[in-house]
Amino acid sequence: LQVLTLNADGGGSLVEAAATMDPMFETAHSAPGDLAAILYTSGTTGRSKGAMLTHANLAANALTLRDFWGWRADDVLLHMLPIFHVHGLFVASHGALLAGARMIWLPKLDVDQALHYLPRCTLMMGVPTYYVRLLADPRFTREACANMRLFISGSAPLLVDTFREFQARAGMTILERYGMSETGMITSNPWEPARGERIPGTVGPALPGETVRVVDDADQPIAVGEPGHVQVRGPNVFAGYWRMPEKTREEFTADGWFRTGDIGMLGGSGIPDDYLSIVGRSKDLIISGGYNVYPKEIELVIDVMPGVQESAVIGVPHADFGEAVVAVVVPRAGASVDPAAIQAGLKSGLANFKVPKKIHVIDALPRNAMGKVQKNVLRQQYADLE
Ligand code: MCA
Ligand code: AMP
Repeated sequence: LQVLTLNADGGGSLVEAAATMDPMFETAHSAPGDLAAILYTSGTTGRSKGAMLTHANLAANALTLRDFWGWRADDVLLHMLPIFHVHGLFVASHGALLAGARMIWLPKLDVDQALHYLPRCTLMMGVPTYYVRLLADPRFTREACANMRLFISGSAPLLVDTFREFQARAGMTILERYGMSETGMITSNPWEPARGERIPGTVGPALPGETVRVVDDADQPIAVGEPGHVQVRGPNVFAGYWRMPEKTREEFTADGWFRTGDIGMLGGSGIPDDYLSIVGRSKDLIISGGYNVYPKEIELVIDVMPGVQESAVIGVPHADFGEAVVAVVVPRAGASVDPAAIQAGLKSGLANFKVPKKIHVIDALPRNAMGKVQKNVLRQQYADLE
């Protein structure tokens, strides 16, 4: 009906329209099932999907997290996350708003600024890269976070090394949780010690009111300690993809469980049976510095570049971003391709974080007997970014 824009510099038609509006207005009432937001998330086919979140979805997750993480009116949140994702937009802000707490907003992660404001804060949320960067700065000490009560990490796997180094340096234990745009938060390590320990390498039990299961390819639950597909059910789960009924149907089981596309395991050696660990993904997805990159989207752009026969985009380990994007390109017979030109071409059309940090040119992609590209082979072969 109406499209208003908000730019990173604070301008845009939303701000212009707001300037002409009366500051007093009648509260607009909405029903729990009304649409509150459509969050666009990329997909394995390279085509974006709009996840429809209702007011009931947002409320359920926000109220659960307020209690589960013990939000208080005297909390001060250090907010440095982008607000075009669920993490910064809802998980961080809603907790503070519901508790009547304060927030200090920074335009982005800047370690100098973070260290400047930390002593005034009690709570911080970040993707693992935030913690890696804080730890890389010798000024990040116990004294710097003396006022803090909680550090939360999510959006990508937090390495056990980072978890332990943080404990040693800050004297505090990062709380890791797991979620998705389509569902908000799904599981969380406990905040209250009475509920259990925060265990590195796990994302904790399902949040109150939600159910998580791990299943085989036939959607049948499997034994504790075995990896399988993670599925979730609860009041937090979205209402479907905007104008994509078929895609929506595919992502739910017949009995209403949402397929996350993540591979997980409940329990394991020395781990309580209700704790989930994320051990992989069944979707072809790279998570770089907390941003999702679907290889297909980049492959589609590379494949139509001059001289290119085909390509495969993979994620490889990266010390700062967790995973980094790498492309492997096969030239057409008799043609030659220039990695720098491919990179420049991608830069002009894709968000910067999607542009491969490295491009390899090879004669043929490794394929299995079914003709499917063996990305695991490529990931091993090109693991080294140097
Ligand atoms: C920036 N670059 C990146 C990334 N960010 N490359 C790969 N991965 C990235 N994440 C590019 C820059 O464009 C630049 O390229 C070069 O890398 C170095 O940039 P740098 O200055 O280091 O980057 P930065 O501006 O400091 O950003 C890094 C960042 C940022 C702060 C970690 O990526 C970030 O804020 N990530 C958080 C994302 C997030 O909130 N995800 C939540 C979504 P060049 O040199 O070519 O210009 S997931 C979610 O919401 C679900 C519900 C959940 O579970 O939370
Ligand atoms: P998005 O689609 O941007 O909402 O990203 C959701 C995806 O991020 C999930 O499906 C997981 O693959 C990943 N994710 C979120 N939190 C974690 C975590 N703590 N550990 C591992 N992966 C995570």
